[in-house]
Amino acid sequence: RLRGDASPAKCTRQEQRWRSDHGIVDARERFLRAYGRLRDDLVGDDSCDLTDEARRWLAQMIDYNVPGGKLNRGLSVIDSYLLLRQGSEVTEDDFFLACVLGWCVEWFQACALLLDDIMDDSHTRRDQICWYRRPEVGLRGINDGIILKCHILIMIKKYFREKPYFLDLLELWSEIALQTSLGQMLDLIGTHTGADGLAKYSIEGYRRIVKYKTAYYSFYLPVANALLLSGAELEDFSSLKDILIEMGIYFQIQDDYLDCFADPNTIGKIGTDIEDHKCSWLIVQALGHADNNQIEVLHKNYGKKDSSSVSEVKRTYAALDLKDVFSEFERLCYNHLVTSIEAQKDRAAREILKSFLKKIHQRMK
Ligand code: DMA
Ligand code: MG
Ligand code: MG
Ligand code: MG
Repeated sequence: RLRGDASPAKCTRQEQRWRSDHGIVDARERFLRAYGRLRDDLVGDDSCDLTDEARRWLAQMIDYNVPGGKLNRGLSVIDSYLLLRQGSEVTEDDFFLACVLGWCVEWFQACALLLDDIMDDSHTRRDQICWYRRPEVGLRGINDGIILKCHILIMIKKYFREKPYFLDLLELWSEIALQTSLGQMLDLIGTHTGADGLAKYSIEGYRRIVKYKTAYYSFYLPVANALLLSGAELEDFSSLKDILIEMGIYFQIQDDYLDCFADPNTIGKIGTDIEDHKCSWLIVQALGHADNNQIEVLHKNYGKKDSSSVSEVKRTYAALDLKDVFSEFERLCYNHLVTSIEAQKDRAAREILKSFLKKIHQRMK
């Protein structure tokens, strides 16, 4: 079931109810409207003398890669900003600026995913063929990823140059961009395929990889943008940051679980972690629970492209009841996060964290 167009996914009924309960019923619509304006500005930018053909490529590339996801990260900038501003009027201009930063996060995500799919040899993403797998794209997609990353700076400069927090924004974005790429590097160079490769996988190593590759940009980045936009100092919110990073690690553990156990039609992508010999949460758990025979089966079959090896690994995961191990992990992790959130002194910080947790707890996609 592949979707041809790039229309953004609708939010679930649960999300809609939550939104209307919180008075942000039209935030999503307003956010989507901002997309067209930002895309048109970037495509029409006349500081470079582009051909019509080039502008068509750019528009198509952006539409294909940027808006088709769940938009959780982008909308989180707006939700967090509204929670931080509670009690004071948010003008049309303020709201638009939150949309710009929200779309910057979505642009960043689009770039990260486009390149990640090349590196992970993936096939589908967001119910479509991966951009680099389109015959007219191929490895030219690498340059498209770099363009998407450059667009972020263009947007930030265009709308925030005069703001007192402009330098903080630039520092934040460059820091997170580096952390994410270092996380991808840890993921890639930590994929040990040799004879005793699996022996190198540990939960500490796993947490390091996913903290950098996923947690910073997916959880801290949206909130940090909202904090700067609302005039706050980032260093005043270090415990909020710690909890967001913890939630980001939980989110990537869910991603690893879904890679193996979810229906590709539900998550919009076909899992590749077993084939890619990834240091996934599941293999780390499997190694921790397996007996010698099962470890031998995993050593023999993990990281092989053929479907019978993949099935052998999945059979071992089933024999080890990894679904139950995951459910128990999820229960404990959720309880721990709730306790940490309740301990937050700042009310807006508590509300922001609760809204994140609600969006991801027991997610199916
Ligand atoms: C995602 O890791 C990390 C980034 C920075 C995109 P992943 O390869 O598990 O993601 P996915 O399952 O979406 O390919
Ligand atoms: Mg991937
Ligand atoms: Mg990856
Ligand atoms: Mg994954």
